[in-house]
Amino acid sequence: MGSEHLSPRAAIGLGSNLGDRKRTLAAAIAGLEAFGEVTAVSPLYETAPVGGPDQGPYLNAVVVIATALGPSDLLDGLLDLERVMGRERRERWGPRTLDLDLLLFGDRVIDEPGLAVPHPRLSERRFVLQPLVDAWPDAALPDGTAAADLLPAVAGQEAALAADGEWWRPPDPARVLETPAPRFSAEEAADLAGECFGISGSAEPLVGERDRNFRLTGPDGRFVLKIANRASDPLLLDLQQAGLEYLAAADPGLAVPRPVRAVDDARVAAAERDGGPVSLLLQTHLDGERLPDGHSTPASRDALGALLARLDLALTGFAHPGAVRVDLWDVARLPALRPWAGHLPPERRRVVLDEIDRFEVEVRPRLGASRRQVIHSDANPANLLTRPGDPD
Ligand code: X6L
Ligand code: MG
Ligand code: MG
Repeated sequence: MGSEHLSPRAAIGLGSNLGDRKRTLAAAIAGLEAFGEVTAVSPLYETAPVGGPDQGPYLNAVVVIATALGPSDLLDGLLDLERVMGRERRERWGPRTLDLDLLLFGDRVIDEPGLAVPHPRLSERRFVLQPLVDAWPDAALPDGTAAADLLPAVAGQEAALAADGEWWRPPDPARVLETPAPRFSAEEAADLAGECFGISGSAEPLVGERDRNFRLTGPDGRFVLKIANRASDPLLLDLQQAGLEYLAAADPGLAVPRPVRAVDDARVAAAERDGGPVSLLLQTHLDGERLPDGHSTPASRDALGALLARLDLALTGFAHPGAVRVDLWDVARLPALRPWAGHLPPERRRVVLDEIDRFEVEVRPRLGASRRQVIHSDANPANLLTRPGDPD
């Protein structure tokens, strides 16, 4: 893509002092890719909190992106990303899961309510300046002052290097599909269910794409036990269960699995087998039948549309640090599929690559500033169950 020469560079300050700070920042950078091309990521610094109430230490970093969005659309996108990743605004300068500050936008000076660029406290804080200069050594304020020349004045403030510039690698969503599901027998699965969830019962294997899944049948009913793929992002496992918990509260009548917490109240249970960590999810079993192959009637399409609308409505307001899903199924990441086009016959390859080009020019610039929420977007027949004997 040659657009980086046309698109202004924006520097974004990232901070977190709640939850799994490093994972949150890594997920946030994946989220920033929706707004443009990430051209540099600074090292991570651990820094003492400045201002506000007594609170824990921060991890801070700076990301540089080349963006086709205007500054206020970019800011809207940043605030939205903070929100979907679970930031709750309580008190001024209070602790936060994720803070995204627009530090610089090309050489623009903006002074509007809610949007001040350069960021007003940029020059005073080492937790901003240091990673900014690391990621963008030539960064300059609109008045020409080099950011690097401001560093000596803040050198007395502590900023401990927590991870070098290689801490962030673009996520590889294909990895979890290429890593085989962990091997466990039904007996071992039943044993894990007892240890982690206090549920006794017999286990039978189910099919699964990435995880090792079992149906558990015991005195308390039927459950699905998922032994997670080792390559799974722990944040995404937590997201699945947290989403199901949110649905259970928002729309108790919805026909989706209910998540079950572990004996230690964890959403995702942790065990050890053969000297390695094992992550497990437990959900109630949904009774039903697979959609017959190719079944599609007006009634079934109508029912599916209504179900998805109800599901997505129930997810309104759901926020989670893993909500920016880095997955091959994410349409917002269509350009990441470009390398796979080589597997297509040449005449079909062109159609796909042209469509990805069109997406980058016409769709992606609008996506960043669009409203967003977590939705379910993979209602393919393999993911659906119907009432027994009633495929509609
Ligand atoms: C005088 C008095 C001058 C207070 C400046 C500076 C207040 C920055 C608040 C200030 C003053 C802030 C982070 C943080 C915050 C962060 C670390 C803030 C607002 N965010 N501390 N404190 N990292 N280390 O990202 O930045 S809250
Ligand atoms: Mg800030
Ligand atoms: Mg902020």
